[in-house]
Amino acid sequence: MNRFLLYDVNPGEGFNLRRDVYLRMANLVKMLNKVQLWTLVLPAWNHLYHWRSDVNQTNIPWYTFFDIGSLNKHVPVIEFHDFVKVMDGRPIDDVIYFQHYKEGWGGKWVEKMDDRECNDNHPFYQLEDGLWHWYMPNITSVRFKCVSIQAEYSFLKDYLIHNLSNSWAVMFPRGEQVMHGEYSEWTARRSVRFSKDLVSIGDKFRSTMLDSDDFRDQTVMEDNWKKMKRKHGDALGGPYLAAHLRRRDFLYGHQDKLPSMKAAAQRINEILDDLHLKKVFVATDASGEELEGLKINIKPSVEVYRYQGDKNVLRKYGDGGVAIIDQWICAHARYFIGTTSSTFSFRIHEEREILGFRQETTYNAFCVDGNSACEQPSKWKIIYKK
Ligand SMILES: Nc1nc2c(ncn2[C@@H]2O[C@H](COP(=O)(O)OP(=O)(O)O)[C@@H](O)[C@H]2O)c(=O)[nH]1
Ligand SMILES: [Mg+2]
Repeated sequence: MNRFLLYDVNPGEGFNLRRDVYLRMANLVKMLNKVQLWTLVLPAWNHLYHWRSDVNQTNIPWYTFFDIGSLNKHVPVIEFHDFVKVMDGRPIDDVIYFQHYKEGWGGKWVEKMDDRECNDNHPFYQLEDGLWHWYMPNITSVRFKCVSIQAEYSFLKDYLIHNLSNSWAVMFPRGEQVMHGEYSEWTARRSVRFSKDLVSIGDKFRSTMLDSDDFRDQTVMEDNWKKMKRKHGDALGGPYLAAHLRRRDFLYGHQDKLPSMKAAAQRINEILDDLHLKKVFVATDASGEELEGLKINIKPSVEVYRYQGDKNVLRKYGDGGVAIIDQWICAHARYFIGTTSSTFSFRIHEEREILGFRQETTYNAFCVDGNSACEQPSKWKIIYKK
């Protein structure tokens, strides 16, 4: 029997945490597949809080953003709309809605999960047909329950194999509730490659605006990620500095860590001087007006670039596509400086680790005004396992 694991993430979570939850679920499927055949169903992307442009952004398949062939080299995956065809109206067996332990975790970390009453409102409801429904019209389930959990994803392997052995399809709508584990995280991460279309748009911007190409930058990628193994220092990067300046909601949630645009510009000027670079690429969710506040404080001899995508790109790939192109360009810079605590910056760190940049050129973050020695991002060293 081929079984299917469906998952989703709390609707309020952003794109780059979602990418992280994918790694956990993919690795769970990897472990399961040593015992039983499971396929991971990729949850269609629906409108996210940060997607601000007015193009339609619902039910976006993963191939819009990622290279499905590369994902499939790690674990078998299927797009949600293809799974709906496989289902052919048949309900899935179990929806397991993860939640915290209401009483907290008691200070001592033990892995556990228990059936519990549901803590909060959830989007599932039972109709007269006896089935559980939710806002996706083409998914129903025979059973539904809330489960309190504190565990790494690996904990779910035995649960699925022993407790749900008769189920052909199981869904975890709150995948972010399970933690990371050690199991081949980097292997899963390496399998997450951007779609070829987005890569080529990013590459075009690099070559036309930033004098950057893979040959000169020493960032040529193997087609098959499994064959790619780089050492720190193998990559040089294009002749530009890249800065990720996270603004908007971060200005409220993390105001004690974010620089003013003026302080950010001063830091950018310093790095450009140190590295004798003349171009800076800025990835940001700032408004045009805010960005002006940065530009007027950058030395006049420096060229400042931002990528925003034209109408066609937005219509085809949405805000998610533009964000990925930004990340791709940042990943190829000679030097990167990002925003503390931003998962958008973290994903760039990983991309650079895969490409083989020296760590000093990657794990840098802006400091809040008046503190030039703030804590810098922790280094997550790439490990190659079989
Ligand atoms: N294009 C673009 N979008 C950004 C940038 N920074 C933030 N965003 C948008 O804001 C979202 C931030 O949410 P998330 O992915 O959760 O990252 P985090 O909140 O910074 O940890 C991104 O997914 C993008 O949609 C940027 O530099 N460029
Ligand atoms: Mg976020």
